[in-house]
Amino acid sequence: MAQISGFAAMALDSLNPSQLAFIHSLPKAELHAHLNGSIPISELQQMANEYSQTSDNLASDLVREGIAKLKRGVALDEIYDFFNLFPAIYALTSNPANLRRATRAVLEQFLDGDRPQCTYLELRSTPRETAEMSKLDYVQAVLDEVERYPASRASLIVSLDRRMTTRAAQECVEIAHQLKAEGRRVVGVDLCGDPQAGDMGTFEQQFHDAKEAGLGITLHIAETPANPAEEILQLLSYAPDRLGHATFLDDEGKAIVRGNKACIEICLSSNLLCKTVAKLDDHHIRYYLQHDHPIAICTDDTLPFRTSLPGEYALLLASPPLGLGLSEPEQRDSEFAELLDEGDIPFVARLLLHSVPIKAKI
Ligand code: 6MZ
Repeated sequence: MAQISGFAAMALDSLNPSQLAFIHSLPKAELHAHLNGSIPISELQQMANEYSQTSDNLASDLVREGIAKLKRGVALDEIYDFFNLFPAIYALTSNPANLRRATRAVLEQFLDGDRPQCTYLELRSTPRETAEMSKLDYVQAVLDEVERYPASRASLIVSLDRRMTTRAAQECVEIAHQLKAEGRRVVGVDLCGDPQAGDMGTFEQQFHDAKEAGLGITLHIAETPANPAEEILQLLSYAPDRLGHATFLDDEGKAIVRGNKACIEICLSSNLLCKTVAKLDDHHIRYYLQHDHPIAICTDDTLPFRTSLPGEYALLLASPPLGLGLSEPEQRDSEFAELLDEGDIPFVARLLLHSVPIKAKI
């Protein structure tokens, strides 16, 4: 199936050959990619075809609807629509064989080929208990695939879903801890899921335990304008190493983040398609660039957001209004002037200077 075009594909199309070569030559690190949001459509379609032969009609209708939606390019009216995609995908990856297959396809998509999308991938996924797997089985299956690559190329972050009970979250942290202690390649714990669900005060112990166990912490935070300031401060008190999105941090939140230099995982296409950012020019990346704050450029979910890591970098380089125009000297905004003091190092490479130490940190 042809690649469904999105903002990132348009940005890539707009670049000249030397800009494209530059992007591909950069040693990119993908630090924010959700497994079940990054499965190539061809793999999902194959699994959907096999699934409908063996499952009941109601379930396969649900899957067919979901897959049909994905194939159409997903009319995402807002962030809430996006979360409705996952039941269909989850139906397909709820047995160990398909989970491994999906994981392998995601890893190949990012890491294989003559021009891999990135040099290093920190994949994240939420442990799920299904009729055929325990949460531990789930994480082990994903890790088996991740560990087919050297440690310098791939590792795993265990996600906690905001809708989880405290007990389920505890179980996930224990699994992450146990596997890390066994030498498996779990490097951190994430908090994700419906940005308005759950009470984040209930996870305090879990993040404390994760830190104690030497696991890195990354939290989806302030993803929507409705996330209350108290919740944001509470999450920041868990001392995260990195933050996902951080779109709606208020001044107090920003001051804390700038003080502790928590790296912001920036997902441009995701924010535009979920409509949490109206246009690229308004994106909070500008604020963090101005303040020379560590950021990492990431895809979030390549399938619904129709993107790739080179595509996200293309959005940095492409001329406005499609992109931020960061590499075009004549279009450099005066607000970036303070960032120009490192001689010939292009802006995008500066972003990498930030993301590499962060990779080591988590
Ligand atoms: C918050 C997100 C997300 O974990 O099953 N997820 N959570 N914000 C986002 N950005 C818009 N994108 C994905 O991958 C799918 C799960 O990741 C979370 C959601 O909980 C989704 O169910 P895994 O591999």
